[in-house]
Amino acid sequence: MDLGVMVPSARILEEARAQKADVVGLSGLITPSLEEMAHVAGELEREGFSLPLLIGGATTSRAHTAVKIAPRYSGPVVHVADASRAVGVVSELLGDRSAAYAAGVREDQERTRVERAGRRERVAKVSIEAARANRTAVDFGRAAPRPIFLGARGLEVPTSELVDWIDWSPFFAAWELKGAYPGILADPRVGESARTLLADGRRLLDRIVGEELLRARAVVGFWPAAAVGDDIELYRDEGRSDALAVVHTLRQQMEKPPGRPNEALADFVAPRSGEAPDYLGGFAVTAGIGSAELAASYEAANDDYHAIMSKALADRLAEALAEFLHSRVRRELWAYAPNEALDKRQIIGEEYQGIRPAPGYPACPDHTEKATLFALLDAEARAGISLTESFAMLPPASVSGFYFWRPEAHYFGLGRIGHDQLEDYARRKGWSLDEAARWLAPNLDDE
Ligand code: B12
Repeated sequence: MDLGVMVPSARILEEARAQKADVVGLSGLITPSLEEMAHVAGELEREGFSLPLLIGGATTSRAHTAVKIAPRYSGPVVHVADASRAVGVVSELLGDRSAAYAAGVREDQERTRVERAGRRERVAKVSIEAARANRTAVDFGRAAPRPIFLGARGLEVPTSELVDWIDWSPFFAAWELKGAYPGILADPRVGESARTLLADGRRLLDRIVGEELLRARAVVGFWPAAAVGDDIELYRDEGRSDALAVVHTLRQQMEKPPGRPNEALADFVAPRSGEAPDYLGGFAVTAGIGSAELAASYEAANDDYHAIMSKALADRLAEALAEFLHSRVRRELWAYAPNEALDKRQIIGEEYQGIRPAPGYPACPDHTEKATLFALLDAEARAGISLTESFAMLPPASVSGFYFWRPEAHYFGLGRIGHDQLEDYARRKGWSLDEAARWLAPNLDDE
């Protein structure tokens, strides 16, 4: 059965029963869904199911499935790295040799668990105090340009304006074709499929644009800001005394070679203790309004190819909108780079000044910060984007993040953090230690 994404576990069980399902498959795009999958496995066990559970999606892995999901359920739990392998796996699980196949999977998972338990790999870490003392050096003598407005504003962008901003490479990845656009079109192995896919994609895109089958909406905001330790305080006005919200950032704790800082995003904002006033921006964009209906119309006609294609195009348009909006922010709305003149290749290569890290990306893996961002932006009212309980955005073709303007700002990976930072972060967020450990699980050492 296919229930799509972001379904509460109770519904999954209910549907599995109602449809007399042979197999349940779960797909996880962002890390909070990993926890949800373990929960569903536990629920299947509790309700006495024995059918096989398939696990897939960008953030899942064989190891995570073996260590965190399979132990919760006595039925077979199989990680499938690639949807095209699902048919083979399901035939094995439902065929004559199913018991032997399931036993093989279990043995393999047991081996993985034993290996992982034995390894207890630990990257050398420094204390959070030492990491803070080694923060990124940034020249705060440079005065921050004032955005042309403060607070948040919504805007609707015609999809026709976004077509030229599309980065096509991930479009091919969505179809399991590896290679960057446009080189992929001439690839001896996948070139022909890539050319067909692009032609079909462009044809559907023309319809989407011409008939306005998808709508794109955005909300963007700017606030006076100051770094306070590893947090960023945002203020209602230039008086900077009335705090609106606090954005929490996490700091790298891996041991660094001399001269390399232990970074946190807060390092890229001028500290409150200093002289220079600074700002932080935020955004949420979607190109998915109408996407569910469009995909459903193809599904109703048994045309899965175009159903998937329409979702892949909505994703491309959402990213194009994020790129388009960021460019307007740099040149007009915050105008810290009014004379920027980069071509598309340079923009895709991120040669511009400043960054737009998205909660969930490696520099800021805490998905819950989207709640703060969405409240600041009033993203639901201004752009029609909502957050699920596990902080996924609906419609699915949505992106949100923060804008940092300084030339020193850059992306980095947080890596594993220590228990000292976990405790400190829990305190700053008003969380129990358990809650903190749950939301930051991917950045903690394996227990
Ligand atoms: C394309 C993409 C997007 C698109 C589309 C997302 C979507 N709706 O699918 C857009 C631009 C909208 C997007 C947005 C976001 N993204 Co994104 N995105 C990606 C990217 C680049 C590719 C994912 C993808 O679609 N791959 C192609 C598909 C076909 O592959 P797949 O999902 O892995 O599925 C294959 C297999 O896993 C398997 N499979 C999948 N499911 C199942 C299920 C079963 C049962 C089976 C058998 C098999 C199976 O079959 C598929 C085909 O073989 C990944 C990075 C990456 N390289 O993986 C990041 C990534 C998934 N995104 C990420 C994040 C954080 C986000 C955002 C939260 C960022 C933000 N704050 O805006 C949002 C969340 C969107 C939301 N609605 O909540 C992170 C997640 C990491 C994390 N810590 O959670 C990733 C891993 C990037 C990264 N390195 O940090 N994203």
